Amino acid sequence: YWPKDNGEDMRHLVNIDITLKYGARGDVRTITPWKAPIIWEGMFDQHIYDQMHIHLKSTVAVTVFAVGRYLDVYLRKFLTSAEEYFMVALPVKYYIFTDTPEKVPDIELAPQRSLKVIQVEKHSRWQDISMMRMQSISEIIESEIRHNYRYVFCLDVDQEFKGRFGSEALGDSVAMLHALYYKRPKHKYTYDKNPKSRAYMKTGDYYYHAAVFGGTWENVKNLTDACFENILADKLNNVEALWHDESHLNKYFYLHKPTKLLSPEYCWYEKLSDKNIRITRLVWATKYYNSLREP
Ligand code: 2GW
Ligand code: MN
Repeated sequence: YWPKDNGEDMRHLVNIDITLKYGARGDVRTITPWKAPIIWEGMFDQHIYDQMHIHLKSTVAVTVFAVGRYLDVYLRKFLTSAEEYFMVALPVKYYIFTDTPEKVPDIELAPQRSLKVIQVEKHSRWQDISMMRMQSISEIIESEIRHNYRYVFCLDVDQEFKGRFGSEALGDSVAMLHALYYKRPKHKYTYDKNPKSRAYMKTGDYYYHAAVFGGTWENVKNLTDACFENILADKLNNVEALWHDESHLNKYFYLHKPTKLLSPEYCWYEKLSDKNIRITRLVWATKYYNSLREP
């Protein structure tokens, strides 16, 4: 497939996504107003992407939090399904953040794939469990990921892989279109509407889902630093953004446009039926808000 280019030229190919067929889908938008691709089934040749990233020796770190009962309920399925479908062609390291390291299931990983457990405290408010992820992710990028992995994906644990989630999803700065909002008009997006919050925004481009975001380690570091700083500033002002870290993420991606968007195939809610969704790659697991959100 590839000429004998040096790594730099190949890297250039990755950035311009020369392998995408934007016209392959007439039924959905495949490009943003700032010309970032929106990745849909049918637009790409998975073999070209895999070959390109194998050639480039691309590596991927995944951060996932499994604190309290979320570990028992969701982590095993998340990991076993990721082994089956997530970046199968590439070296992957899972960084599992938990308050109970001894309970992390012992799962057999494929070659070139590894797992590291990091102990974190269990914040008493679930909003803090979710928001403080930004700080932990930033710290692990600084101390470890930056030395060994080019890309980082940050994922919610309450989900299951059901189809290929592959190297086509890698990019400099990657955001996820929220399944519940991508067809709604902008005025229905649930951005933070309180001018006292740093997450406040009047309008935006899309409504992004915080369950999936990623990019190069440099970009994810900048993103998590900015979100965490804004979360702390809000705490000092006694305000909390409407959807916590997700509100701050949306503000960040409005100010710093992502270079690639993932279609809702990459984080789908199976209770919806939608003719534009031809494949589901990652799906929401069942929510047990009543039992899991109680102390
Ligand atoms: C979260 C809410 C209520 C009770 C418990 C937890 C909880 C979350 C927990 O006890 N342990 C834990 O490890 N978490 C982690 O935080 C876990 O990785 C989980 O996937 C993530 C976000 O919480 P989750 O998945 O319950 O929130 P969602 O699916 O309603 O998420 C969206 O909104 C959140 C902010 O409210 C986040 O932005 C999240 O990224 C979004 O997908
Ligand atoms: Mn979730």
